[in-house]
Amino acid sequence: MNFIEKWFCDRKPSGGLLLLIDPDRGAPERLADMAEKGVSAGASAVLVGSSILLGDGFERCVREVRGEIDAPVFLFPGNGHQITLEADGILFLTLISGRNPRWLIEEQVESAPKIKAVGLPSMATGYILIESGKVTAVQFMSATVPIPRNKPDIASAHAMAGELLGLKAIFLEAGSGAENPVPEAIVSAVRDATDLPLIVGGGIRTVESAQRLVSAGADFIVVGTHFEQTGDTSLIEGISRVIRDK
Ligand code: 1GP
Repeated sequence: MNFIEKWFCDRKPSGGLLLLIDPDRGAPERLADMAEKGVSAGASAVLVGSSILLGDGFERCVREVRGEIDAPVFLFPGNGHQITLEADGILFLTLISGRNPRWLIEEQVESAPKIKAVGLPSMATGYILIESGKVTAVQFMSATVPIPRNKPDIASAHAMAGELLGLKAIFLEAGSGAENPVPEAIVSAVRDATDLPLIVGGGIRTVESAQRLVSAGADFIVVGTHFEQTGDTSLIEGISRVIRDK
């Protein structure tokens, strides 16, 4: 097991909050400061990435964040260009809910040689997009159809397929800034389907909604937009407490 696989495996029993930083949302120093506040408030690790990058601060953002916090920084890439050795590891995503070959295998084929060359620890992660109200950036950019919110059996079949294919984690995604988070029924169906580390994110703005997702079986909760927009450390503290007390 490499560093990132071991990190998620070791922390699965206790769970954790993952703070998502979008490199486009400010100067690297500001984002590093935000990451530091999030980690001080209880975040276990920081994810860096975005469905689309407009600026050129990606690598500097990863470096600054990593220099500022006492927790690992994992890449959560929106495409095969968001790769740097400045991170502690990478979620090597395959968008298994979609039927678009680009996000199932093409980006991976293009980025694998670089990941291997730089020796970045990588965790094969099944990325499952769930319908969340309005069209999200990830839905639009990936040109894939999310799994309907009222179809937990379809979500669980995808998670089972991911496990049988040898993936090491499942990420249930509503999309950044989603109107509604992933429904609990989908989280619990996927939890019943697999023992893989289960990461759930998108549209989580309250401690209560995170609490429901943790009770349904989420191991890791991802928070990005709300903390980025409000700087509200009480959200991070509250969710971290809920995870600790589960
Ligand atoms: C997006 O799941 C993450 O990939 C986080 O979503 O920005 O809505 O918190 P938010």
